[in-house]
Amino acid sequence: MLKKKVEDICNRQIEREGYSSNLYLAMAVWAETKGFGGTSGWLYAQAEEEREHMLKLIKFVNDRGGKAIVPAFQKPAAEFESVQSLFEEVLKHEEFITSSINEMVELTLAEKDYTTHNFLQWYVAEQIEEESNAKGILDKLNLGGKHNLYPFDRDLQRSRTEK
Ligand code: OFO
Repeated sequence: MLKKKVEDICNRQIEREGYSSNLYLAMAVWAETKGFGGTSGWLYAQAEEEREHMLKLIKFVNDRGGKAIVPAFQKPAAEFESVQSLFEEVLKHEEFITSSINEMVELTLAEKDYTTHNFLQWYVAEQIEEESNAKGILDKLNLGGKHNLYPFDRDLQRSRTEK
């Protein structure tokens, strides 16, 4: 049975994962309407992944005797300055999610909830990957991709389809 404090922080994270999904969806729409097909494909796939992260938490909370709350989400921005600033925002957002997961891990230790602590290890590992993906994309942009977005965009498309 989940302690109330742990249930609450899981519900907070359900909202954050769902918002991440909507944020990436809004970014995908922006990229698609600007003609960046590879970038939008990457972001649509990312939005799906975030929805799965949310669902995984919903199932966990319900399975452990709690009740997941399906939240309302803040409306994400519809406009982005550039592909580069969009990915800077992705990285910033993922760093925020990492700190949010870390707070959950700390709480589970303080509450001696080792089951939830163990469950969260999947998210800890996922965040390493998420941050490194966003950093890798920004590196490519800084290495010249921002001056020639066509090959960058095509590359991004390939990186998803090869997964
Ligand atoms: Fe992008 O991260 Fe979910 O967890």
